[in-house]
Amino acid sequence: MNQLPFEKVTIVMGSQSDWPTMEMATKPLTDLGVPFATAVVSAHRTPQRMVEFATTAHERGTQVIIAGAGGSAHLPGMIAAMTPLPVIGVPVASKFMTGMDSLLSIVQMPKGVAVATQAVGASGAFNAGLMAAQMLSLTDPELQKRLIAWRENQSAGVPFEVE
Ligand code: RP5
Repeated sequence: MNQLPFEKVTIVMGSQSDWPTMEMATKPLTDLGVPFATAVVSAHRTPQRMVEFATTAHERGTQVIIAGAGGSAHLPGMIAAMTPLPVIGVPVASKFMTGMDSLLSIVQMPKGVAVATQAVGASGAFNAGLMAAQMLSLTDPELQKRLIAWRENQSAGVPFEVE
């Protein structure tokens, strides 16, 4: 596939190896009926693809970008520098530093370029999907209703008794 995909929420990641983590972002989006697209876009290995993606996403129907990367994780910040869209960053756990490198790379943005950084790993990816849905729900009352029901369902699934 040579064409970059664009959807209301577009999820990009630095490598195919990030997918097992980033796939978690698709779960709340699927549950809540929010359309999404996915692609591998590497800040280091495919810099031109990153520039094309980041500079055109807002003209192609994307409203929120989720960007995940590990190690020297420049992807979310570089995309944020080139788009007016909100960028949610997911630090993927790395091989040698368990994600501390990814977290600090993504969270320590200079003033003037914002990335909404989530937790390291699968929970962060899941919450990135949830956060994207919450952002879109600001202008979508039906989605907001589904979000409220989703939350109620989550609460109802937590039992009082310890087994
Ligand atoms: C980053 O380098 C990717 O986001 C990935 O987390 C990490 C390792 O990539 P691979 O060597 O597995 O392709 O750019």
